[in-house]
Amino acid sequence: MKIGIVCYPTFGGSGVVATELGKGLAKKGHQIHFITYQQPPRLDFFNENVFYHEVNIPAYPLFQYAPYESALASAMVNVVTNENVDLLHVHYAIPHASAAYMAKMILRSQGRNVPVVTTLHGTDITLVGKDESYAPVVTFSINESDGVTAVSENLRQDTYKHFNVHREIEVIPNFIDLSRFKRQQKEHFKKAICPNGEKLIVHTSNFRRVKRIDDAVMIFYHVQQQTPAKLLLVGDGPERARIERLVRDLGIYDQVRFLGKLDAVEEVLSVADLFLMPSENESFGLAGLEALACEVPLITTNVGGLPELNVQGVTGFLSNLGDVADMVKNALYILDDDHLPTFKENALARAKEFEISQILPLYEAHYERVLQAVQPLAL
Ligand code: GMT
Repeated sequence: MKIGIVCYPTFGGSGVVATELGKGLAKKGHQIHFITYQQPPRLDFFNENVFYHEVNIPAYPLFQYAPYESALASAMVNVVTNENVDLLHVHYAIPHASAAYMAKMILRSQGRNVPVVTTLHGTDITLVGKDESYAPVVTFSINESDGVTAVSENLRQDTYKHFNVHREIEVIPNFIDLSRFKRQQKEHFKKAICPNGEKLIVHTSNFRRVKRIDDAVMIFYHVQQQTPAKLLLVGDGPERARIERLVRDLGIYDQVRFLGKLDAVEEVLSVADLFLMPSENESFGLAGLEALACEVPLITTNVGGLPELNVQGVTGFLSNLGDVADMVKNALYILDDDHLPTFKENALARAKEFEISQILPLYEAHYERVLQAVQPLAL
C-alpha cells in the first residue's frame, strides 16, 4: 500500500505516534510518504520505503498568518498525484483533517478517489478542537473522513460528547516499540545523577499547562522530604520558565535537572524509579507507556484515557486531579524497596500489551476496510 502520513513534527504525542506508525508500516513493505512542515525528529534513518515531503509555505507581505492549510492541501494533492498514493492518513484533526478534505475534493475533481483516515489524538478534541473557533470545521472534517480512529475509548466518547459526530470511530491505542524502549544498562548515568543512591523520579512532557508540571514538582518536593530523591524534567515548552522559578522558590534546584528536548528519552527512563503524569487531561498518555516499557511505574491522575493504561495498584496509582497529597502517599509506597521490584515487573508486563506488532495490524485492517469502501468515480 502507498500511504501519505500527515502529522506535526513533534518530539512526543501525535508526531511520535505517526512517525513510529509510518516506520513500522515501511518495515512491513508499505511505501510511506510523510508530509509535514519539518522533518519529524524520529525520522532520522534511511529506509527504502520511507519518503519525506516538506510543505512549502511561501511568505507574502499581505499574510499576517500564512495559509498553512492551503499549502498542506496542495502538498497532499501533489504527493498523491506524483507518487500514486492510495490513502491519506492524517494525525491530529486540526487543521490536518480539513486540509485532507480539501485535497480529497481537488483530487476527485481530477478523477482520483483517495480516501482519508483521521486519527484523533487528544487536545484536538478535548481542548483546542472544541473551541467554537474551530469546532464547525473539526466536526465537518471528522464526519467527512473515510475512516476515523481515536487513541482511547475515552477519547472516542469525548468526541461524541463534544461534537455532532454521527459516524463510527475505531479505538486503536498508542503503541510502543519494545526493541527501542527497554531498560538499558546506564548505571554510570544513574551514578552521576544520584551519587548517593537516591531514587530517581522523571517527568517528560511538552511543558504545557495541561500537563500540570507544578503538581509534579510539588509531589517531588514532598517525596524528597521523606526519602532521598532526584527529579529529571525532560522536554520544553511554554511552562518552562514558570516551573524553573517554582523549583528555585522551593529551594530544591540542586535536586532537579531540566534536560530539555531529549530524543533518547529511553536512556533516561532506563535509570528511573518512578514516572509522574499529573495531567489535567490525557487522552492516552504515550509518555507513560514509554515509561512502563522501561520498567518504570506510574503516578497519574485518573482523567481521560489514563485508566486505560495505568492499572491501579499494579502498574502504579491513579489519583484525582490536583490531589498532590494522595500522589505523594502513593509515590512513597511505590518507592519503598519492598514494593518497587513488583511494580517494575508489572510495568513491563503491561507495556507488552501495547507492543507495536500487535497494534500495526489494526491500522492495516482499518486501511483495508476504508479502501474497500471507496466507490469508483462515475466517468
Ligand atoms: O497535547 C499534547 O500533549 C500533544 C498531543 C498530540 O496530539 O501531540 O498528545 C496527545 O496525543 C498523544 C498521542 O496519541 C497521547 O498519548 C496524549 O495523551 C495526548 N495528549 C493529551 O491528551 C493532553
